Amino acid sequence: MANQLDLDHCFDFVMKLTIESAKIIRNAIQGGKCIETKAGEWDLVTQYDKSVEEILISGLIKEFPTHKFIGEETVSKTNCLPNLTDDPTWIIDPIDGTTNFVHSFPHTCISIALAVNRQLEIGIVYNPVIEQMFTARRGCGAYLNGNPIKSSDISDLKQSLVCIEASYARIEEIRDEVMGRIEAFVSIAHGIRTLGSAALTLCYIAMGAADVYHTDNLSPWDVAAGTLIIREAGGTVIDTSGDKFNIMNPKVLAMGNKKLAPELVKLIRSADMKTQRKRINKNQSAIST
Ligand code: 2AM
Ligand code: CA
Ligand code: CA
Ligand code: CA
Repeated sequence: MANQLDLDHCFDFVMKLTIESAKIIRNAIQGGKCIETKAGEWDLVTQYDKSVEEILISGLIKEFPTHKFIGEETVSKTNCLPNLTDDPTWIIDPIDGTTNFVHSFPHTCISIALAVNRQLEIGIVYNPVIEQMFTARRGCGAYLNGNPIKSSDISDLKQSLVCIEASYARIEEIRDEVMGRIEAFVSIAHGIRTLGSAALTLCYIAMGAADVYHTDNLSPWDVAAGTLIIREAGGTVIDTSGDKFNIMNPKVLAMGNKKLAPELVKLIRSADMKTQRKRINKNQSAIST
């Protein structure tokens, strides 16, 4: 299928469509927004998330009527995540970093990937507020505003800058694990950052501005484009368990240099074990009092 598909045309077309659609984000970021919640009070959506997705999908359908789509707001509406098939499939996050967008924090983007035969072929992440356009084509490298980017070669966690989505500690069921992992990174790395856009954070790993990104509980549209961009920049994305990464059930451990992988997997495993031990001790002392 990839051979018959004109990927050059797909890339040029989606770039233009992304730049055009992103004007909505740039024009709206400073103003008032109509805000609704989805899974919880922290899970925000605005009219702009919906309208940007509609514009992107309708533009792509017109040009590529046989292609499939997996878009965050469409999936939220139908409550049904489609399977990824061999068909050309556009994986779309119309606004990644909605909370940043709501607060006019200029770290927000459109993220679009094209998968063909379940393989990522195109990745585009565009922050229109500060005009950062990250792009990748499989086998052709990764670029920021047309200039090649390369991930960091740091192979020692002690010298690394680590990004992690701390906001997930809001979810009670996973709070202890998230806090335990943050504590583990804080005590080793040079520093911790929590940026609020998975797609852009993956791109920051790709450009060598940070060394590690870790977050479970993400969705395909958060990570599809950024994953290709990191790989094309020389970095690695694996599952948090150390297994092969699954784009449809992403538990993200991304790094600029794959030499970091064993140490990262071990660190997360031992942080989780510590959290479990604390939980068992707490339960036992609750029973005995
Ligand atoms: P979003 O802005 O498109 O929702 C930090 O919040 C990162 O986690 C963002 O990339 C955000 O994507 C993603 N994320 C995924 N699921 C989320 C949720 N339920 N609530 C908030 N952020 C979520
Ligand atoms: Ca969202
Ligand atoms: Ca997202
Ligand atoms: Ca989104």
